[in-house]
Amino acid sequence: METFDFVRDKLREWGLSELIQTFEDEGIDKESFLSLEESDIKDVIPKVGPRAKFKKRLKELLQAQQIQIQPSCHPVTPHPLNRSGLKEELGPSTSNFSTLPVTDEGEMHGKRKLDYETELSKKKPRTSEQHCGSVLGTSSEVNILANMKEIMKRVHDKLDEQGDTKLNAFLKDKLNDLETGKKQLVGVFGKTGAGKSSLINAIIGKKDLLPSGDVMACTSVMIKVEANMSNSKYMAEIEFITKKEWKDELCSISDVIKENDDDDHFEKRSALYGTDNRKSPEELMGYKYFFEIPEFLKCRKKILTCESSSELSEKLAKYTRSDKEETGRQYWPLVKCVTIKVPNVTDLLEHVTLVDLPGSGDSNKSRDEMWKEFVGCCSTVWIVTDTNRAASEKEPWEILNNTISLMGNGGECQRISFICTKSDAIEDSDEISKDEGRAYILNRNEQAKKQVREKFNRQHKIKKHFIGDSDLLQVFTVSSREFQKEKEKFLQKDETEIPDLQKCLQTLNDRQSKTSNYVSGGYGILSLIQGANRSKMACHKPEVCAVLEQRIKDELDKVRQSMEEAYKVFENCLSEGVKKSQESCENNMKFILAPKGKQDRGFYATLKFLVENDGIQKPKNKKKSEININEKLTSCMRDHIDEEFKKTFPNEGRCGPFKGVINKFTLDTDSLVDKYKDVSLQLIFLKTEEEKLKTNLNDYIREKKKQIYGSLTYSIKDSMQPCYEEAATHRGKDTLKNMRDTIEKHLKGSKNIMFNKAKDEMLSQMKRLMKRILKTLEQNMKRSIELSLKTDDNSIPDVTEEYQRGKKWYDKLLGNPNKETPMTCGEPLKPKAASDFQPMTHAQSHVSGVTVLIPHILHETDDHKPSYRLDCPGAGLFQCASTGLVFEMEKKGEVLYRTVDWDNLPSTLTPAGPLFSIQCPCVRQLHLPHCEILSDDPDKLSVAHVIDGKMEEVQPNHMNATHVVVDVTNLSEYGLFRKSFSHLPVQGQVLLFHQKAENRPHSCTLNVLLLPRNVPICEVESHQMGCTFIPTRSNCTLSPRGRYGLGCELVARAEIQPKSGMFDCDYGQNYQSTFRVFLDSGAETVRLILMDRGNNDQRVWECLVPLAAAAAEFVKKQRNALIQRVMMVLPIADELLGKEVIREEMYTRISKETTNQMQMRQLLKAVCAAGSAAMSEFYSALRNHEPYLVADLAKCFYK
Ligand SMILES: Nc1nc2c(ncn2[C@@H]2O[C@H](COP(=O)(O)OP(=O)(O)OP(=O)(O)O)[C@@H](O)[C@H]2O)c(=O)[nH]1
Ligand SMILES: [Mg+2]
Repeated sequence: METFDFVRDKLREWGLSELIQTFEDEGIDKESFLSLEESDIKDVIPKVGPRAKFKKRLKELLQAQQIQIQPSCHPVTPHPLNRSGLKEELGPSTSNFSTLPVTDEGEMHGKRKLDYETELSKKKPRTSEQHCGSVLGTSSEVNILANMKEIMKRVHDKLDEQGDTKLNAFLKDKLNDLETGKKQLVGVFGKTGAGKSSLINAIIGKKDLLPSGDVMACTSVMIKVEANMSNSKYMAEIEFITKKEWKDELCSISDVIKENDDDDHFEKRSALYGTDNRKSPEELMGYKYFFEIPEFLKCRKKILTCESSSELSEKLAKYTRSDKEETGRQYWPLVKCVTIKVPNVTDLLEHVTLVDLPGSGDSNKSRDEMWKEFVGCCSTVWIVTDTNRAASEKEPWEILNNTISLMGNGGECQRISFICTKSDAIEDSDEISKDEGRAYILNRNEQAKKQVREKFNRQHKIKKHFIGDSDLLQVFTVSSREFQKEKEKFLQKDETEIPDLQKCLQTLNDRQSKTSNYVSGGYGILSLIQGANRSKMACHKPEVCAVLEQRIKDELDKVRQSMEEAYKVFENCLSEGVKKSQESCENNMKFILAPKGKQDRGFYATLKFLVENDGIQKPKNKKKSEININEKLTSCMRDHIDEEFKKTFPNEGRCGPFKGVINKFTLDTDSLVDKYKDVSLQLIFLKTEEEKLKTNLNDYIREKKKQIYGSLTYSIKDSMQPCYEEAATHRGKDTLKNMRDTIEKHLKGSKNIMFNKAKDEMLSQMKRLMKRILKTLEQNMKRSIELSLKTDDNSIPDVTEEYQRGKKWYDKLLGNPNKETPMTCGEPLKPKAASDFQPMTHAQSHVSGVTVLIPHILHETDDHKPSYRLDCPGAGLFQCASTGLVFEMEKKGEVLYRTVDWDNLPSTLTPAGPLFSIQCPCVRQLHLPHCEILSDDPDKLSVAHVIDGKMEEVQPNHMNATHVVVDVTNLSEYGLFRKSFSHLPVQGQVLLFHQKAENRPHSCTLNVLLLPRNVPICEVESHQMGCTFIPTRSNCTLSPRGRYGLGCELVARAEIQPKSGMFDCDYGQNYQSTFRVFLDSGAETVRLILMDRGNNDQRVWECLVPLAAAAAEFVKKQRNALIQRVMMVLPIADELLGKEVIREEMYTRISKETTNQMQMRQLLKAVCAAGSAAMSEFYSALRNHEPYLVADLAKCFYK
């Protein structure tokens, strides 16, 4: 009601009170008010005068709201749920969605935001700085999330008003927990000059952002790059080391410089102090050197905010780069880390952070710790190296081998990419032709890829950390330089492979799963509250609790058993490792204490440094590698456990820790929903809780396993510490010998204890983790059961409105937008014809002032393909609701069109949309729908104009996020094509068609088609004879020629053919099913999941698919026969009463009727009015009580 108040107020305010009644009658609430289309307005306000007045006012209102949503103008107010919610593991970062203004009409905001962005891009010339990444589907996800957040905030506020009961506090906790998940970290490693910074710049489309240089090491500090989610500025947060750390470093630099002239140290000091660099450390800590950076003195971060990337780069130079030949003071030696926030890169970096990691660790302790933390948190590692020497160069392989323990078993790396850079670099390139150059480069790229793969396969040390997934290694050969050139020299944009890397980032960015997690978690909580309010009288609660408690016990037993088995194997490996370490440690130590080829004189300083620094010497010179006595001593034990460790805690996420037993843990609440309808909402909550619990537990285990793995070195270091301290006391003559003796003696005396201690420590940590896992699963599930099924709390607020809105968003994102809420009987679920269904993709949002028209569709053509007729009432822009085509009309006119085969396209060109044959003399401009994700490159697509069988290429006028616009003078056939095949992902759609099985009403087939999003659904429908289109959330991103697999859940048996299918991105006219799902269980709803076979089976789309419609259709069509032939009316009515499908009064009314037929009429009237879910229940009761009748009727029905 509250939302109609808004409408009433507005109409009054605008002097249009006479319209209030009409608006109320038409059910126009706040949300629909703000999204009224031209045609709606015409319907509700037929009179021209008031209509013009209304339109003017509405336009002003919408414009005012657009201004509100400009990110930079909107102050960022932290959402109360975010305070304890989103945990950022790696430094501060803006919560991804918290800055979106959320109002009741959030969806409209998103829509207008896109309009606004399009407007902006129209006004400003596009520069290479812009990275236009708006994806329609994604943007609607952002809106759904924003709406869900707003709903959850309201719920939180309502709970706040209710006082603190146990259930209330529990619910608030759950709300606060909704926003979890950390960013994915991509570590960019490589030797200096390999092209890391240039690569990052190219990928995010900001040419000058990170420093790049020719002569010497250029980037000197760790730089994180992430999306600026709060405004459109370029920002940098500079984090400094502490004053004490700098002073210590100055002292150590003085000592080293005294002993040997170290270039690195000299460079650091002169960067900051210029010619003063020989002063004492105390003098060098004077204020005068730091007055420009008071933040360093106050231990705060320095924040830089700029309008452009080049301005930021310029300001950042003195904090990041060591190659600048400038006279001013340089501060890079003081910097610990820089975080750069870039606007307009949400499609790549909203949930991903790129880290440019120069060198391999750092001599400064705190920088080194941070470096290690970054390495340990990278889920993807990019090793950057020169294409020319990709496999032969030592450094990249050394980096990989030296860091593998940190990123493999000791970290969370799931993917390693070798990125061979500078693929364009050819000697004497000016002397060869473009074609020769291109051929040379492509051939060298192939060779480089092959060699890298072969060499990688020989890296046994690396393989010990990964379970051998074929997707672990990817090799790219890129040219950042050619990608950024206006005009290609040798390579086309796709051949620079930068777009492929962008695609990888987009996949990692995976906004959808973050949104899904939040939305399904939120829906779970809403279900719980709604369920708690509705089912105080539910009689099945104790029974359900008993079933669930037994299931917890059984499931925990499985988890315990599997973990104990893993523990035992592990214990054996460790024992073996201890034995071998004891045998070999003294020998190994000899190599450390007296390395081959080192003179005693030279080694003295090294050993001295080692014993004074806990056995570790970090390289001051980036070219040398670290010496670490503790690591060396641990390595033998590690070698023995690596294989088992990676199997127990695989980084690759497919099966999860402990051989997948935690992922398999389930109370299977789905199986109880049908039987215990009175607590179905609580069961939905428990399911979402279970999912969330497992996700959190897996995150927790991942962190813990890193500690467990690292515990070996810590334990050994601990055992060695006394001897380092003792060795460090030696002075004078024979110091080197005495240091060596001390260490050797200590090792001899303690080796029998030391390695066993390390083993025990590791095992006890593992035991603790196992206990914690069992306790967490048990306690959390029990607590959720107790609070959802055993607690009656009268102070729970009414959230009916929020529940219904939340459910709408949940269904829109993850399920079926038309499915009614359980426990209520809403509108019947009408199986929509495809032609009724408006494709979301080409909604009118991107073209302002467009009127959407429903076409007349004629099917009476020879080839059964539809023809479309649009009656455009005057001049202006008109969009066909079925195909997404937009026509700019010069005057009133009738547009007739249809799709035709792409017969005349040369084989070297690829269609990028259907070919439309159009007749109408009044069309001036045509907007052809495309399915590109990044529409920032107008050269990507070309327009074909076919006249009399001959094709000519027409230059498009412009391209926006949804359409390619072309001026037309002579209408005949128009379509989009591209000049070369592209593997880049496109906006795709997953279309579902339901096909009944012969003679078996409870069996069916789902035809699943993967298509580009600009294929009109009704074109496909005409090829799916005898099938019913199932409207679902169909949008997803698909890669042409990519392989995909389909999964089906929530049903006992489903056969899917084939196991994997290709998305061929075809515009041929026979749209074939990519997959067929055969169902034979009478399931009402199934969940379909589309997985990217080429990317670890990552889920790219999932959806709840309602099948109840089939049963409903049967009931409706067989109504007369049922009235005449059903004998068991009352037993069926009894069952429906028990399931709360019909109420007591209805049951009494039915039973009072005197004949079977009259009873059946009443019963059918009730269930049909209650909607498809009720009809489906009726159908299943009918099957139970009249199986032969159902079989007989089915024969006629499915004939
Ligand atoms: N020909 C060619 N040169 C490139 C390409 N990418 C980078 N370079 C050049 O290689 C040099 C080093 O590039 P950077 O991006 O600074 O390398 P880096 O790995 O960040 O180096 P550090 O910051 O020192 O670690 C620069 O002169 C770049 O212009 C490329 O794709 N093609
Ligand atoms: Mg660099």
